[in-house]
Amino acid sequence: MRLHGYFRSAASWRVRIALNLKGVQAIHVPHHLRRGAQRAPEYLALNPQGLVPALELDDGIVLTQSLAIIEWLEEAYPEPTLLPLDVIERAHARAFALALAADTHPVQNLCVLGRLREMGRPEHDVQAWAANVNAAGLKACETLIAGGAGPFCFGGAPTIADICLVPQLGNARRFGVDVSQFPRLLRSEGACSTMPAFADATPDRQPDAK
Ligand SMILES: N[C@@H](CCC(=O)N[C@@H](CS)C(=O)NCC(=O)O)C(=O)O
Repeated sequence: MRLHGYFRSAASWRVRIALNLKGVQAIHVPHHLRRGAQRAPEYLALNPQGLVPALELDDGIVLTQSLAIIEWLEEAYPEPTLLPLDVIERAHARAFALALAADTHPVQNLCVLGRLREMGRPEHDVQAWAANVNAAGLKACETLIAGGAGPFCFGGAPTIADICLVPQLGNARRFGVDVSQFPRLLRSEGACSTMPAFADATPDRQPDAK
């Protein structure tokens, strides 16, 4: 199995965490996004969207979209589960994950920020855009889990919600958001950081970070 990704990519980071939690080994194949490697014809043959990650299975099948890959992992390798056991909690965990992966991350993605620059927006505006998008998404997520017992987003074990949260907090910090305004999210992140599956997936620990 080969995971096509990039060390700093939040979507690749999600899949790295999920693979680690499931104990599934993958060869990591980096694609340098800032040099445009995601638009090379060989990569577009794997993922016509020109986005990482893509998971290439041993039989040549290629899976794209981080949440689809994580749901596939959940079905192919059921233990340990990445979803709460209760059906309502499962819906809530998926909603939390989508609030970040579908409604926050795409609006601050490299290609979106690049388009703002092409349209002549000054760098200060571009950075402010990305910071505001991150802060708004995380603020909603803070409220979504405010009443939960924790320490993870949905109880005593990490789920798809934590898998999306940790990389998004990383992005928020990169864009200068003061994340201390999200104490409940930081509690979940703290619980995750004690687990090797999360610690080994951080961007600074990836070979292409060098
Ligand atoms: N919804 C996709 C998002 C993938 C995505 O946006 N990947 C980013 C890196 S985090 C990317 O490849 N960006 C390249 C670009 O914007 O040109 C997923 O969850 O897999």
